[in-house]
Amino acid sequence: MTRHASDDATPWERIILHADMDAFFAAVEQLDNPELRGKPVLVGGAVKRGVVSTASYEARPYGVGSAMPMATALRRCPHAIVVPPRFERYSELSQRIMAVFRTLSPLVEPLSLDEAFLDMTGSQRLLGTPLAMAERLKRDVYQTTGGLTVSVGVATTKYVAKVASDMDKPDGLTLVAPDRVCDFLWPLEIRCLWGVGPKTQQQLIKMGLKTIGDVAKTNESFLLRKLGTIGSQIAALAHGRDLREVEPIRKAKSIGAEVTLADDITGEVPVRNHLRPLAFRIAERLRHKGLAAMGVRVKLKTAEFQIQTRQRSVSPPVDTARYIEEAAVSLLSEFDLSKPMRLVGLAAFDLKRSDERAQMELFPDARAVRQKKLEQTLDAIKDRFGPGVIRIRDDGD
Ligand code: TTP
Ligand code: MG
Repeated sequence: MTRHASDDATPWERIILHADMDAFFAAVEQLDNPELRGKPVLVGGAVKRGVVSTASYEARPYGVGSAMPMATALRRCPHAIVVPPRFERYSELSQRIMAVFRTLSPLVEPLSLDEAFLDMTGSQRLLGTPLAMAERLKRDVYQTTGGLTVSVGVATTKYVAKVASDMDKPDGLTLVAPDRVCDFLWPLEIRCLWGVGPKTQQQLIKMGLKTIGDVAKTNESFLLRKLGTIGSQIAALAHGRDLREVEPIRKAKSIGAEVTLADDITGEVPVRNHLRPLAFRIAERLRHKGLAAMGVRVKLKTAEFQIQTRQRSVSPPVDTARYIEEAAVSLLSEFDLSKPMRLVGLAAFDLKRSDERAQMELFPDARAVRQKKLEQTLDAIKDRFGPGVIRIRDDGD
């Protein structure tokens, strides 16, 4: 355990925990199959063009990790065992883990299947010190899941808790006492400015800033002039100032749309063509409600009224038609598409809020931000001129 603690003389205004499961998908595979324990495991598409979802900690020293092409990963770590993902199992364990979190605090904000913030302010009488709270959480997750480990960061802000949880992985516990925040943050590299996209990070580096301490020592009005409003947000983060609250989702629901076809269709291409407009409708409704989805589900009904559904998790959460469609299309290989179909359905589930304040952390990727802006512009045009103006292209690609 790393402990950036002092004599604890400074009071904790808030107690925020960030918990992130270690090598989540791979750890689940090792939990369910003892033969995989202690071995390098890659979870991901076994097909040639597949990518790695995650790598077990035994595989990571070989320089493999999430989002890497499977072929590259296997070149670097040829003895790794490749396991196809089982999203339903991960989702089931995720729900169990989130339920454990909710026994410790009513204020739990899941960020993805395997991570969440907890606001534990006011729980001292029940659970003891902030350190005791984190130890309790780790123990409860381990016991409830039968052996999964979680890394925890404890601080007075979401930002510092998030960075801290990553410091001592796997099975980590990093506590940053309120008066040690700058000591903790300032030596870290710019890339630890969580929520700041790669492009902005590049700009900071071009300005000659290497560490968070360098940013903290830079004049705030200079950052504002160079980077716009994000400049002052960055300055605040660099000093560990972050007023964002832990925002629990009100109720897990889903948003779906389906179309019953006049004529039955057969094969992948026509199904894809019907998924696209559904993805547009769902994305629009998500954005109107300020939500993003961590799961996507496709439903098909055969001409004989047999219903098949397949679902998967998506990370980071999606609220654009393009990414919903991508996830939906990736599920099609799991269906038997040789039969004629009479209904195509699509749903987004595991919804979380994606309001402006949350956006900074939800969509750090520039490509996703561009896609969202594009689709928001379309929303605005439609709101202004009515839905007839934009015709959704329905012709594949
Ligand atoms: P992460 O928490 O980012 O990674 P991790 O839990 O595997 O490892 P770490 O110990 O570093 O936290 O993501 C959680 C799960 O989400 C991960 O197990 C697999 C999935 N995932 C993908 O499918 N693709 C991705 O690119 C990433 C980053 C994660
Ligand atoms: Mg994780």
